[in-house]
Amino acid sequence: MRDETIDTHCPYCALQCGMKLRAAADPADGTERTVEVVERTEFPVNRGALCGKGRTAPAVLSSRVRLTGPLVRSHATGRLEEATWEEALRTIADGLGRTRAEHGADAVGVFGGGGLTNEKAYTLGKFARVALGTSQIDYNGRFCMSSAAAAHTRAFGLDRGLPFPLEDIPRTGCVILVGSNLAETMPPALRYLTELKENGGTLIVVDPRRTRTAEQADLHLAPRPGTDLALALGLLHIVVAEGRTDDAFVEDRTTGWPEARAAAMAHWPELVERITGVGVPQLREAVRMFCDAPTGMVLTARGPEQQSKGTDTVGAWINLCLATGRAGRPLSGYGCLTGQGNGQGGREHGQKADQLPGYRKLDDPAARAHVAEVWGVPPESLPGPGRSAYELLDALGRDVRSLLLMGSNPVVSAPRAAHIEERLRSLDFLAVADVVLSETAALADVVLPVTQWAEETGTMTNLEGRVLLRRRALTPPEGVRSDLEVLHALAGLLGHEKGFPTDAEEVFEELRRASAGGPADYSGITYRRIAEEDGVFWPCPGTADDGPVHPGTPRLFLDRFATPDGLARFVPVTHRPAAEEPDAEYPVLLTTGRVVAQYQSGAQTRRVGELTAAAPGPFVELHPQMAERLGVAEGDPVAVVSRRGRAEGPARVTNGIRPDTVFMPFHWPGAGRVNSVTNPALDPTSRMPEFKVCAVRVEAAAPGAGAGAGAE
Ligand SMILES: Nc1nc2c(c(=O)[nH]1)N[C@H]1C(S)=C(S)[C@@H](COP(=O)(O)OP(=O)(O)OC[C@H]3O[C@@H](n4cnc5c(=O)[nH]c(N)nc54)[C@H](O)[C@@H]3O)O[C@H]1N2
Ligand SMILES: Nc1nc2c(c(=O)[nH]1)N[C@H]1C(S)=C(S)[C@@H](COP(=O)(O)OP(=O)(O)OC[C@H]3O[C@@H](n4cnc5c(=O)[nH]c(N)nc54)[C@H](O)[C@@H]3O)O[C@H]1N2
Ligand code: SF4
Ligand SMILES: [Mo]
Repeated sequence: MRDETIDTHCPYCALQCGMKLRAAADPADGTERTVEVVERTEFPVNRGALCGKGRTAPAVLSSRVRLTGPLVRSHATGRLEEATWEEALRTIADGLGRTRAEHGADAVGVFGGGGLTNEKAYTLGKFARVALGTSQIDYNGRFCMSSAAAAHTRAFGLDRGLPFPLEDIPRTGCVILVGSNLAETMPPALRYLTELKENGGTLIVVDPRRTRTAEQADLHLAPRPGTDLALALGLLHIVVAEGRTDDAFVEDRTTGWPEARAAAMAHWPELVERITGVGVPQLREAVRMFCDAPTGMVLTARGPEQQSKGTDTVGAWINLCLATGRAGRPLSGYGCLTGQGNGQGGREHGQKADQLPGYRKLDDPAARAHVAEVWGVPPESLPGPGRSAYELLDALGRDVRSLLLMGSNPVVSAPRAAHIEERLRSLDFLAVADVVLSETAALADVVLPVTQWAEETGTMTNLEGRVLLRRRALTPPEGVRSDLEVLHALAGLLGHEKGFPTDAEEVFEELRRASAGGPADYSGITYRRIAEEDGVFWPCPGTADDGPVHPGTPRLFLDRFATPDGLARFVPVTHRPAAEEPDAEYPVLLTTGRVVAQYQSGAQTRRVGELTAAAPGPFVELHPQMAERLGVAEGDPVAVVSRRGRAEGPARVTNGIRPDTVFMPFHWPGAGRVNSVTNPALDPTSRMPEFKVCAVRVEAAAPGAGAGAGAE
């Protein structure tokens, strides 16, 4: 074993915890094949702490079920069978090429992921627009933080999840944490809330469930799912009524207050209590805590965002920050806790349907001209904006007839999943690049096995906007190739030998140029700087060779917001019901989310013994009153049924959930797949599906009945 350790980052969530890897050499041939995780205490975000997923991440590298050779579906048997790389790549180029020849470029779709490195996300966007010439590309980040991204852009003119580093959180006066269960979803970040309280700050948590995070709160508000918009407006109403607005800030730094104020004043506390179920005294207490503190932050995560009104909901929380002067100042502001490893960078470099690298808009002529020049193509050859993720998946087999998918497992994670599964099956051609045979890869015509995080180099941008370097620590097994090598080879087969490098740093150098001058400007960031500086915060413009180096931007908006006039924009928003409200037939609210030991669709973490032992399967969390009504006890099988389908799991009875609501985590396929039930109603601006609220019927399920995976 070598003594040398390599500084790198966890493959999973947006915290991107720092870790060291120590590689062990294989005695047979001397190559490094296994790694051990070692603490990396000096990295500021997590100071050595890791959750169980990060600690066990190397298990997926050496897992028996990892893919180590391409698979091609045989015409004769209908099954996926081992094939050579040449054959697999040729089959994909033929499949995508045939669709393009017969139905046009927009009949070919590309679906990416927020776990892909910046270099991969950038190359995938370029591949779609240059090598395939299609507008039809989007990615799973649409299901993640797109509502917050849209609201950010609308109010501040720029979307970066957190406008300040995590280290500012313990030094603010009051945090309102809305729909984030970070004790389970980013465990090492809980420290920032603990330190906040140690420093005398206060914590308000807004969640329909008394989660492990809510247990830390000084005040826990438990609204009915889907009513955060009313809640935020009710708080703003009280702020105004009690004369607690910061008039000087509103005057100097914002526009649009009169309209936003009028909209909020229509939301009386008593009305808000009726809508949300949160009592007026609690609303007043929340305002008192927030406004008494000298500084304050509102942080949202998927709870308020994954709603068909997620953009307006986040807008309402931003309005609260602006009206109270809790934005654009040190230790104050609104932030979104982005979710996937590269949820931030993944949305900046061109895999989103409407965007070009550097967070440029695809319909902006100047942006098109800049990026086209970097890519060496005429601006008019770049397609326009395409469909959003759910709309793209819904169009499969109809307008979009072939798909290349990299970094997502929608059979488990997309809303109305039985329908999406059927759409995937109806494709003329499906190619999936993955590290394991995910439920989605199992449907493919060709599956390409790709290298994993520790076997390749690339940059990730964490939830703070900090660009980090994930380094290669060990030799990949024979038979796998990197996503960049895959895209390079496919582009070549489609007639683009040049422009798709396989070396990550070479891609990053091009990304720097493509992003230069854009909102997410990376042009001053280099691999070397990232390594020397614990990451670099964007925007970080490049400077002339002899000029001073730009330090990066840990804190945004302190002098001005990123709007043309430098002022933050209030947006008038009003409450509206969820797309599907309970009725006689479906009287209960379903909400969904995560547990600490599983990650997303579970494709990776369900393959780790320790994690599966800790979280073996889905469950239905419900209140004792509901359990009694159904006649079920702890552990009894329960079915949750909506207009779209059905999901089952054992009952988990707890006082910590509202009596009108049930909760299921979404990490599992099959009969326990909660996305068979969820509602794909979309937010009109962000196109985010309503994962966090739909109407269901809950019933006792006979043991072993296992009524299907929720076909419609
Ligand atoms: N263990 C683990 N960690 C993860 C992930 C994972 O899959 N597993 N995924 C990563 C990713 S991609 C993401 S996006 C983040 C997500 O991180 P979080 O947003 O923290 O995760 P969720 O569990 O989806 O939702 C958070 C909370 O929202 C609450 N909620 C439900 N409905 C509502 C509502 O209407 N209003 C409000 N205010 N709250 C509501 C739920 O009860 C839940 O406790 O986690 C990241 N970290
Ligand atoms: N009901 C419900 N559904 C939800 C949510 C919810 O809260 N409730 N949350 C939504 C959210 S926030 C998200 S982010 C999505 C996430 O859901 P998915 O998009 O399904 O995310 P993952 O499970 O992370 O899928 C990533 C896939 O890519 C593979 N992979 C990992 N790294 C790489 C790589 O570098 N290259 C390639 N080619 N493949 C790789 C993994 O093995 C896995 O199969 O789920 C959404 N679905
Ligand atoms: S909190 Fe997120 S980044 Fe940190 S170890 Fe866990 S999964 Fe990895
Ligand atoms: Mo996410």
